[in-house]
Amino acid sequence: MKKHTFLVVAALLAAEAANFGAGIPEAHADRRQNSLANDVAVRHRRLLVRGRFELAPLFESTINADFRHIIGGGAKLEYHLGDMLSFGVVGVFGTALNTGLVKKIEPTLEDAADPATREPSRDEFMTRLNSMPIHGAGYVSITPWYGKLAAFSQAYLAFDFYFQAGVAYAQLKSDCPASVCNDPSPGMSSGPDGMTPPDNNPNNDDPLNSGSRLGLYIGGGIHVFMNDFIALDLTIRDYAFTDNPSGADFNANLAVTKDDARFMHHLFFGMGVSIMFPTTVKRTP
Ligand SMILES: [Ca+2]
Ligand SMILES: [Ca+2]
Ligand SMILES: [Ca+2]
Repeated sequence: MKKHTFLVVAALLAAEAANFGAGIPEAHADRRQNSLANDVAVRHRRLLVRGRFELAPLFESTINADFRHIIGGGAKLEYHLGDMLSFGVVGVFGTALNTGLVKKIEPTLEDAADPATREPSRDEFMTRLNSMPIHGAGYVSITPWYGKLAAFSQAYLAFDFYFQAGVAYAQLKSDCPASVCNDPSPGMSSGPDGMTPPDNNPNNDDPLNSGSRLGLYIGGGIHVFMNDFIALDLTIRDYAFTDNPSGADFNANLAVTKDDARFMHHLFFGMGVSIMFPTTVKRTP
């Protein structure tokens, strides 16, 4: 009797196991799938940049200038092919302000030019510093991240981060008068027979730090959207090109020549207000 009961229980268990195994595919077929599984991440997403022009009046200021801060105003114009790729140009008119370093150096310099001393006079120092009346760039921009920021636990502001690279342009200016920069042949022999030796005084040489420059541009920034078509635009831009901001004898060979210029990074912080055109925003399905 005991043996019989055991066999019945074993048979029931076996039947149950078979049923369980057979039931698995059926259960899968019956399982309801949430429609989210096949859906896009965000529906009715606002296309804040795709297919739009962006015009941004902006303010820019140098953040790493040694002798002259450049501050100025301008604009950028960009076209966004998609959420991630855009092309643009930026241009700024700048004015120059002496840095704290210049204000510190200037009072310590000699009043009148004295070729016997290596130290420049006040005029010899100040008139060869250059400024940057115009600068700008043409670039490609990539926007790898966008999303929403919670602000004050209430408002959700759309934002994106972008990186840019391209070609930089700058117009440099220095105005050393003939009364100061009067060496006709810096670092070289001169005279009718080339018999006059170099004066070994770089302080009366042309600073060679004015004119047009082409170089490399890189930038990175963030848009914070205030509404469907206006965004705060904060950007760090590096306009890198050949420059010698002091117009001085940088390589210490007692003459100012083109060898004193070097490839330099000109870092600016920019703040602009981007306006997107058309102003009506499209949405994803
Ligand atoms: Ca001197
Ligand atoms: Ca000289
Ligand atoms: Ca030199």
